[in-house]
Amino acid sequence: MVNLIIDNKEISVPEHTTILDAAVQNGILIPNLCYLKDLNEIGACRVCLVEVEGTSRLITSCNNTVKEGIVIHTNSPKVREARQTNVELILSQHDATCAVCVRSGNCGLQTVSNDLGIVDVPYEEKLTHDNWPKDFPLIRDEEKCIKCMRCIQVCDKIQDLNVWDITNTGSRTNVNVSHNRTIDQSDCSLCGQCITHCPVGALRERNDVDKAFDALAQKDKITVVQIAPAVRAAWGENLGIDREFATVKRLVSALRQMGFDFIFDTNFAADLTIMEEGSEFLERLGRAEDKNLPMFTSCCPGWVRFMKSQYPDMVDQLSTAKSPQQMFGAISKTYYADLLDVDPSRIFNISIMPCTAKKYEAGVSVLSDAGVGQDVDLVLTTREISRMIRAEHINLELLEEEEFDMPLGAGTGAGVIFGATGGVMEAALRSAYYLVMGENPDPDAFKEVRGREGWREASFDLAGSKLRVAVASGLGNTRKLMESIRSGESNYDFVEIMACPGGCAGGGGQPIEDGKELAEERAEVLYGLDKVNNLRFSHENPSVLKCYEDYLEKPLSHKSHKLLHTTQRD
Ligand code: HC1
Ligand code: SF4
Repeated sequence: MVNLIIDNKEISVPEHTTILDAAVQNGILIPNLCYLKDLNEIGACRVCLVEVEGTSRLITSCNNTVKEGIVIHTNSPKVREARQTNVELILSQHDATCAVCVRSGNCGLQTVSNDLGIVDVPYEEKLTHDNWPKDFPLIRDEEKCIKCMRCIQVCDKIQDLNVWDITNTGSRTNVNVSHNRTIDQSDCSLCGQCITHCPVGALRERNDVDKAFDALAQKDKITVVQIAPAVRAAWGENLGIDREFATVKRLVSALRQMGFDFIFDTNFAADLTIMEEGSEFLERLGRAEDKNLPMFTSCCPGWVRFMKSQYPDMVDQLSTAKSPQQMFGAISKTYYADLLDVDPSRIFNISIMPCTAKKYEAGVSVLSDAGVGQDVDLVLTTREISRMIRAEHINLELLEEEEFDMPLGAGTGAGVIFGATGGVMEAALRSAYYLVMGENPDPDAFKEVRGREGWREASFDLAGSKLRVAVASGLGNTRKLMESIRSGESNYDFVEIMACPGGCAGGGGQPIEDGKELAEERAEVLYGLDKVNNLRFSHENPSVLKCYEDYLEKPLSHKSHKLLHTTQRD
């Protein structure tokens, strides 16, 4: 143990502890901006400066470790002055138009500036400008970048994609797309992890909120909304209501107040996906030759983009099943339009997703098959729906729980766990077992695939044969898994990949709580919902069964192939 004094308090911490951690562990708060534990400990912003008694220099506390006997002051006049100057210099290169910033009220720079009492910036403002494609799903606002390097680190260390890099030097130092490429030339997966790790508003999703309000205002449009599994575990986070109160049924109620005509559940389509993807897997497994295994899940567009850019030779191993979002879009503009007896072109499909890549997926032409433009017209992230709720001034405390509309509002516990890493695999195994054995397994029989470690594997007995499966989330973990498969070191039959660490629960469109990784906490909510659901098997979803009976006939039917599968990946 190392003994030291911080702000007159004698403390004792293990060797190699950083000064910042030592302070925090002892209830002493040191402001910081660029720091992210284990990911970005580079002292770039110089906000976490502290004074070490007896030395003339100030040092950064996030990347300097404790030493026996040192005496530290975290808020001496010298520290305060330097800290303030450093923040003022950052502000001199920052477009501080807080009133029109998506991160206002949830911004590290705003908090630090306010806490330091900065009301004026004495330095000349020097802003840089770029020409970012405004319709791209991921927007980078150079004038707001504070060069903290967090986006570079998360993209390099967690996602292993190296989309961002430092450009220029000295006062012109900036961050931009690496290797002098434009964002659309880069290998960006659109996972949005750089957004959720940005402390300010320099990175965000394309704002589609106005388009949603426009659709609601058009009386001839029938607005149909679907809510993705992982949204229900997070939508209240930035709205000042607690997790227990922020149920999906209260979100349904809020959307109804906003005027959406029909409110449905992506879980319905997740169950449909299991019927199609599970049947496809069993069909491939049963082939005498050309099994094309392992089969990879295809519901995460971040992963599909990664596969296309990094492993193009393996693309045909993706399941042909479209994602639940796209299946929902196709079914609502065909089967459901028939049920309503309306022209499908009147239906305007909005999906609420924890995801930025889903904005891209909705626009991929080969994933729209209903014949009336895009199957999914608009994608809003969880953050965007929170903004719409605020714009509508809905009194959240008064929200009562309300049911989804039917029939596309029915979902099982198997559908809801899609939102956590391993969930698609677990749901598929539950139904594959039933399809092969003719009886249900224990719904928790496959829970070995749960968890957060980067890459997990398991094997299960299915009618006497051994089924080998693997699950990965995060693209850095995915790359390791793919290399292992490619080299022949690993052998699997079925592999689930989600681009975001923890799966959609940790998606790039989810609310941001700076410095916190909330995927695990949200996944617990989803597993809790599965546990209490009366139905825990996709093949028991009554609305899915009725849809097959009245419309699709059976999994992998001609109609299913036309509407729910794709062999093209654009
Ligand atoms: Fe997901 Fe999916 S689980 S991809 O993570 O397969 O976005 O939540 O909606 O489509 O169902 C996201 C979540 C979501 C799809 C489903
Ligand atoms: Fe989107 Fe989910 Fe994939 Fe992340 S893991 S890119 S949130 S679909």
